[in-house]
Amino acid sequence: MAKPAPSPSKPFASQHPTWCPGCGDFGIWNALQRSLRRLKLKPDQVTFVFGIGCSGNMVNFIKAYGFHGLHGRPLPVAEGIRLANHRLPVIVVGGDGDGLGEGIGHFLHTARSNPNITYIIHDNQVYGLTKGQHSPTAERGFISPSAPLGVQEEPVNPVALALASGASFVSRGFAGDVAGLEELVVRGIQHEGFALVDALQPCVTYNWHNSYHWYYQRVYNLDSVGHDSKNFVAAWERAQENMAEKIPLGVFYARSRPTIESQQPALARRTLVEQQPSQPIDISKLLTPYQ
Ligand SMILES: Cc1ncc(C[n+]2csc(CCOP(=O)(O)OP(=O)(O)O)c2C)c(N)n1
Ligand code: SF4
Ligand SMILES: [Mg+2]
Repeated sequence: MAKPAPSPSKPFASQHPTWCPGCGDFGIWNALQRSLRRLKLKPDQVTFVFGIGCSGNMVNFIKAYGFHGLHGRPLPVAEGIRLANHRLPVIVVGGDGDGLGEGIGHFLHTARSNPNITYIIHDNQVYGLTKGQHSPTAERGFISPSAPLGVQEEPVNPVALALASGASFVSRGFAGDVAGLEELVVRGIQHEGFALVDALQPCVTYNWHNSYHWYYQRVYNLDSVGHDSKNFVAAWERAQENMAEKIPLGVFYARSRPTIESQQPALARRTLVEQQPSQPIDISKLLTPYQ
């Protein structure tokens, strides 16, 4: 697909996406670019780490620093980037299969260590890129090539999992509400610490159950019911709502707590990249086995 001409009004636009027409990934892509523009960030002032999946293919559709990691592993890469240069905003974009299947261990450990990372999960209940197997967030009974009799397990609830793991900012948006999602991404980037944006994303090709229409019938905004995002118990209760009936969107929980970077004495004055030695350091002694 041809590259669009560079446009000052769309500094992050790159090649036109190859997603299926109507895919919810377009809404997330738009919300993300709008957030970055609103924060007046430039393409060389932000780094993305992508998982593997249709979601991760966004590496080709956003103009900024980008790292396309292994399936399930973008979070440790992102934490490494933050430790190397803790002045650089880092955004992780990955699928629900990536982050809640193979990468679920990284999800909870990153949430508890609290690096300053914004984590956007494209939550479409399927493995889109590999042709529609059910993902860990698929509802019980969801029929897919990997569950011909219907899913028999309980779905993973990313919002509840993040809360239980100590995440300091926990939110849920919807690809069909670009303005609402933009607001959450802005707040996630501004938050000092690990910020989850669980982005509900219709996959129009492999998930005909959780359609735009299905979501529009169920979503409501937490602000409209006076939810207090400082109240953990209230956040937990909202996170337990049965998504087959009502789906709360917005910030469930936000609190301030030290990031992992801020607790490293070696990073107190300068970033690691600013501390490059002028001469190579001999580390052979460190590698010598103890006698
Ligand atoms: C280590 C590893 N395991 C499995 C795969 C195969 N694989 C590629 S994409 C994918 C699923 C992607 O699903 P998801 O993360 O939900 O992203 P989506 O395509 O739905 O956006 C899988 C299993 C892989 N590439 N690498
Ligand atoms: S398969 Fe689904 S998630 Fe992937 S691009 Fe198509 S609609 Fe989007
Ligand atoms: Mg998926």
